Amino acid sequence: MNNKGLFITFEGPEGAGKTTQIKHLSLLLKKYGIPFIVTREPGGSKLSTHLRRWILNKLEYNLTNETELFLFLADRAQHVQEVVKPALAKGKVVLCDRYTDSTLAYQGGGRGFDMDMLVKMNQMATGGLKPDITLLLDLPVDMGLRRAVGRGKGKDRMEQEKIEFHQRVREIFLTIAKQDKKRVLVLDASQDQEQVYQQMLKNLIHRLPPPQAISGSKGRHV
Ligand code: T5A
Repeated sequence: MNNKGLFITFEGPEGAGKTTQIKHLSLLLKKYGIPFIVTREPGGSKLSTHLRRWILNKLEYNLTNETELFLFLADRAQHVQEVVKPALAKGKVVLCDRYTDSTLAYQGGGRGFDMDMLVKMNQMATGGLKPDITLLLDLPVDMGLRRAVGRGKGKDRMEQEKIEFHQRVREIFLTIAKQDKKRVLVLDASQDQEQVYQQMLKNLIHRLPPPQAISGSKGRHV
């Protein structure tokens, strides 16, 4: 466990349903009075609201792959210091939508940057802070892209990449999961929302902190 809190990251290809499952899990934590925050990358700190726009929506900037990589890392460095570490130090559960594995999958698998170099850069950006648990929501990339487009907000820079790019991204996520079975739990995200939620709970419930002393829940585990 990181400090006193619990650091849970959600990873996966586009449209896997991370945001949806984070919302479901938040409701459960709230119900049991477990202190938590929800955050995301890019976009979790004050600075990263701007960074997120530059990285994902400003097509006219013609970002190079190197610039993109450094912006994701800058966002992470700020986010970890400003948001994640303080919450963990207070004993909170941190639910984070994307983190270091996304850099390995997208900038490594997708863009072709050297993996060892990315591992070192992630280490520098995070000061070595690793998730306690990572939930990898895995699904075929065409299904995820259809879901993402189905939200009707148009495609961002990443979603506009070719299908082969997204397939490489998915493969790296699955490779990471195989190499780090203790940390990464793979969920079949092609199922419906309720089924994915049940898979998540089955894997997670025994690792959550006990409920706070609220009426009817004393001494029981969620
Ligand atoms: N990135 C990020 C990098 O390249 N490097 C990095 O280091 C980092 C940190 C972030 C982009 O940045 C890249 C990766 C991404 O391309 P983003 O806008 O934050 O972009 O978006 P994503 O993280 O990709 O998340 P998405 O918004 O695309 O998808 P989610 O959150 O996984 O999916 P969600 O929950 O919004 O669901 C998508 C749609 O599907 C429906 C939902 O209702 C919604 O309409 N849905 C389901 N439908 C059927 N069955 C289910 N089980 C469903 N679950 C959800």
